[in-house]
Amino acid sequence: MSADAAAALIGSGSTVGMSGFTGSGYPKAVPQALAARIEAEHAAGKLFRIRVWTGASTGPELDGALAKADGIEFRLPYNSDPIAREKINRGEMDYFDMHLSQVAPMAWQGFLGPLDTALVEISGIRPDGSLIPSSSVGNNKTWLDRASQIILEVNAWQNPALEGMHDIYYGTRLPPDRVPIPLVRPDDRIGEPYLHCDPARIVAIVETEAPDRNLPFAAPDASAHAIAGHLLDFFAHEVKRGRLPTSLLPIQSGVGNIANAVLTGLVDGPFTDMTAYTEVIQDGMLDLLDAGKLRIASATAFSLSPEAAARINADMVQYRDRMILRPQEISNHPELIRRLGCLAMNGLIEADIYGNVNSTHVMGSRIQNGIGGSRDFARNAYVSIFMTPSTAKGGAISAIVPQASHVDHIAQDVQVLVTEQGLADLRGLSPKQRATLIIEKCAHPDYRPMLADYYERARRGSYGQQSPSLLREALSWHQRFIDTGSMLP
Ligand code: 0RQ
Repeated sequence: MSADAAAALIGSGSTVGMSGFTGSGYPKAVPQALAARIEAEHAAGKLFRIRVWTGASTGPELDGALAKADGIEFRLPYNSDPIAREKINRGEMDYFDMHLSQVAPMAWQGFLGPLDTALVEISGIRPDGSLIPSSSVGNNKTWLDRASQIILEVNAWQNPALEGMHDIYYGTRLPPDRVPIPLVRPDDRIGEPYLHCDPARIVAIVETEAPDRNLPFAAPDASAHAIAGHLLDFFAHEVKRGRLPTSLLPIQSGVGNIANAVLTGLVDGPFTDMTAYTEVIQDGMLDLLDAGKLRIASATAFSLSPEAAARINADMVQYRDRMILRPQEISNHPELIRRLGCLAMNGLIEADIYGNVNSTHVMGSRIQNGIGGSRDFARNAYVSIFMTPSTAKGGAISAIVPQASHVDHIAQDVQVLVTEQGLADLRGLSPKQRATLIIEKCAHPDYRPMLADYYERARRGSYGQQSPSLLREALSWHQRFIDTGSMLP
């Protein structure tokens, strides 16, 4: 049926579980038709808003269109859409950014509330009724299992050769029936290539032919190159010390430009036969596959630039055997990340001198994106690495601050901190040892003396000396930025 007719089946106040993860595999037609319907209802003076669950971020046709129509009452678990971000930060949309591995189990546990509609993009329907997944898997299995009604968007733009790439594991259970997940290598296939759903619950099938969002990555700048260089040196050092094999351990790379630049840096590194057990396959992963450095990439979604999407679509059959897309509860599963010993590399907004990391909130209160999968990986990784340029907004903000204005990753989950200035290996260090090293290695020279001065005074005047801090001053840099536009005096 038409997207308009399908959108008419979604009621105000209902919860819709949509496909989509970092700009790939999200429904493109029905959300726009729904947004148009919502705008018409609002123009007629009637309130119409829905609750939206997804895999992670989607695209302008979904989050953008629905947020613009003021149609989202509640959103989980991850957003990077600028219009939705604005609404959240104005207090006009409720947003629960949650650990991505926990969405499906929590939906099953039932306390997120009932799921009325699953709106899922797929790339095809087979004669036996099984579904060929699209360019992301996300939480689709759970939405199809749990929703009262199902709307499918079959997108002909998606490459037919995606068929066979996916590994959908149907063995997850709730306690007390949980059993170990039988995955011991990144390239293990433990499920089947198709999604299933009860045909009786399918109320609409809409055909589309529309590309994924596929935003370009920024070309790595000097800072990104420097960060990649420090990390490569660190890995080489760990190999030399016998703490990592020459193929390293399965790499996880977070979202964003810096993470992508590090992957590109690994192309020129000495490591071979590498594997990735991660959340998204970015451009840098394709470069590693093309260079013969990466043997297998396991993820839940693609997150590609338009050029990389064209590259992969032109040669999907060749890539298909070296990529696996899984449900996000498996790609991000703490049990599997701990077992495999992932090398987690994630971006950050700010870190404090003790290594507590804020990944989400600018100045402690404005959401940037969300915690996403960063904690799934950071808490359970073999080595948990966070990286960032040492300043933001042209130097007006220091990424290293006396105290983080919001904490997503406690110091214990942050083992290595890298900026273009240098790398601080924090493993095994006490808070005071960490502070000295972070200030010395990671802070920008414009802010280093200010941090050293703060720390020095905290060593004298703090209430306690385990993690010295001056409470009246600890967040004053943030307040100064809010008041004057710069953290510098
Ligand atoms: O804003 O675009 O308005 O200029 O944040 O910053 O430097 O381009 O870095 O693209 O690597 O993103 C933490 C946001 C970093 C990302 C974050 C502003 C900066 C810019 C982007 P503008 P950069 P990146 C698993 C991993 C959480 C989820 C995660 C992220 C924008 O890595 O969302 O890790 N992580 N998932 O100007 C004010 C600061 C700032 C700042 C940066 N200190 N103060 N603004 N910015 N630092 C994968 C998934 O979950 C899918």
